[in-house]
Amino acid sequence: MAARTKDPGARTRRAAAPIERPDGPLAGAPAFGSDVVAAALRATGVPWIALTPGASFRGLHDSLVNFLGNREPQILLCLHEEHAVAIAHGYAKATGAPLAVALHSNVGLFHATMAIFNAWCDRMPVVMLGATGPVDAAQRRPWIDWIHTARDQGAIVRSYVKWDDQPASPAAAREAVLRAAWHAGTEPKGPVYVNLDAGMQEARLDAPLPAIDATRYAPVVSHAPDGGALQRATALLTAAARPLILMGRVSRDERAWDERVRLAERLGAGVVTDLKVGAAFPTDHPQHVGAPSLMLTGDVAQAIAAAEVILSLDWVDLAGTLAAACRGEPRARVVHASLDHVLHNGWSMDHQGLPPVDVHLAATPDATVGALLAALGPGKPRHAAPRHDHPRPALPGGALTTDHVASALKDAVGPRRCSLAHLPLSWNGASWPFRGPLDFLGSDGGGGIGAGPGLGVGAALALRERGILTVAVCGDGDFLMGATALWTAVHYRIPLLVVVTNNRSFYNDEVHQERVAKARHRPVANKWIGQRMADPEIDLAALARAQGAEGFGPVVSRPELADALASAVAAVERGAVAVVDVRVTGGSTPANSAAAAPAGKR
Ligand SMILES: Cc1ncc(C[n+]2csc(CCOP(=O)(O)OP(=O)(O)O)c2C)c(N)n1
Ligand SMILES: [Mg+2]
Repeated sequence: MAARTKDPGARTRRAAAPIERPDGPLAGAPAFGSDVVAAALRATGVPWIALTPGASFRGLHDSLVNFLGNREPQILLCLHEEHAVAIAHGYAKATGAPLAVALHSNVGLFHATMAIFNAWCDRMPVVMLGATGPVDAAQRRPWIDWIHTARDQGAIVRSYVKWDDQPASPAAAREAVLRAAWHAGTEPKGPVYVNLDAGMQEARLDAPLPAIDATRYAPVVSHAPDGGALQRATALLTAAARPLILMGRVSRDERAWDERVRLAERLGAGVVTDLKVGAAFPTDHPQHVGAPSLMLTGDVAQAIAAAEVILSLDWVDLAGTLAAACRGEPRARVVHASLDHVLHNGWSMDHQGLPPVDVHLAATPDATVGALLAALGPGKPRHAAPRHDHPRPALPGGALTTDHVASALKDAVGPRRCSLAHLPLSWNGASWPFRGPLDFLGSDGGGGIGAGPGLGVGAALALRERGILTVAVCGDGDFLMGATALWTAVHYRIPLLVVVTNNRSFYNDEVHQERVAKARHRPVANKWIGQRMADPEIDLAALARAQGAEGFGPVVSRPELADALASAVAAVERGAVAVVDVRVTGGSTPANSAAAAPAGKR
């Protein structure tokens, strides 16, 4: 199926348009508070600052353009603050490193909150600069500056950022920006927020600030495990006949990937991975148990219940997983490598339950695996019985499903290096083996639908120089909530393939209504009401084309699907953003999670 590009000039413009270089001489030296902030931001090394503009940071905006020259960092214009943070989140998922984001006073921050929560739950670094005021009421313009001002704006996000501040002077702001970047990028990582008084931003500097060496304010923090705990963990793992490793929040580092494989083979351990977080281990390795999934599956539950020793590498929801698999406290000894406890607070319950742990290694998974390998010393891999095979899903004839999409997408991608930056709730982990740390970047973290397009754009921004085809597969509800994030990708020439598994419904919630209806003996047939996005059906390809992307579909048959995906991959290779609208039936199946839910809580 050919692309239906209504504006044939769009592609040419994409190739030719410059990316926003300012005219005229740049300011030679910092002269205003916001110049100091901009210089500090540059010193942190963030390459981009994603933003939707707002008068509360007009001082900073001017400094980025007319003092820094819109370079290092460069502005990444976004159509919604939620996209700005989601893009930074997606970039961090691919690189482990933060982007900056500027957020207009209270209202821009309000827009951004869901994406901030997603990044927080996903433990991903984002350096966010907010704005308020002028804090000095005597400086406020009538009306608008007053509604731009809140007493404690950081309180809006304090419970789901790692650190926040509202510095009162340029010197304090410089320190705050450096501290923010350090906190964001130091394990356990997370979003941080620095709120900049508009008065401070716009005030002239009385005198230049004394120079500092910014690198000295970002010390590398060592996260090696404690020697005694490491010894106990090694002893437990080597003594166990059937150790099991739950690989959770690990890095995207290739060497760390290889080390995890070596460790699993050396111990003869089974390995479980999860679709909540990025790829951690080859999912078609004989020691990988079952297929990765968002929820606990039966074969994984069995392996957990049978294990003698479990090593958790910062597994998300260790307590819930163990309890559901073992129907109570596990008989296995549990070694847990995690720094996550440092972030737990009393507001958000994203810390999950308190797991039973016999040896806690307060260390990153990467450092833990390296230390365990060193402690084990040279030796042969232990023979491990091959775990359950998980053949690719069968593809029945008739209407398309997400499994058909996965299979056709795999064929269209062929041997190209590809990163799945986002997957829909309906994805079957058996449909696509992950063989490297960038093969899959994990989910949205906080369950906030609408993140998919922005996460895709951010990952594609990170991966565009590396010859990796970035693909975001989104549900239609997810796509529609975040669709205008794509304009940023088109504008900044960020190639990206978005495939929408379009069941014209918030289907996940149809399944919930079905459960409630069954439990209450009420008509299941009404589950679609308030869920289906039909009458009119939304033309997703047109939404793509309206933003300068290439739109394909609606696709309803297997030949059309193969054709559209091949054309879309070719378009992305030419530098385009392409969206393929695939009409599927069914959708997310929370029924898969039955093993994960305590009785009566389905
Ligand atoms: C911001 C937000 N609103 C509502 C929800 C509740 N919710 C969870 S899944 C879902 C449906 C998502 O629809 P879609 O992306 O089309 O996936 P499908 O379930 O249809 O496969 C909704 C509305 C949510 N998680 N986040
Ligand atoms: Mg849907």
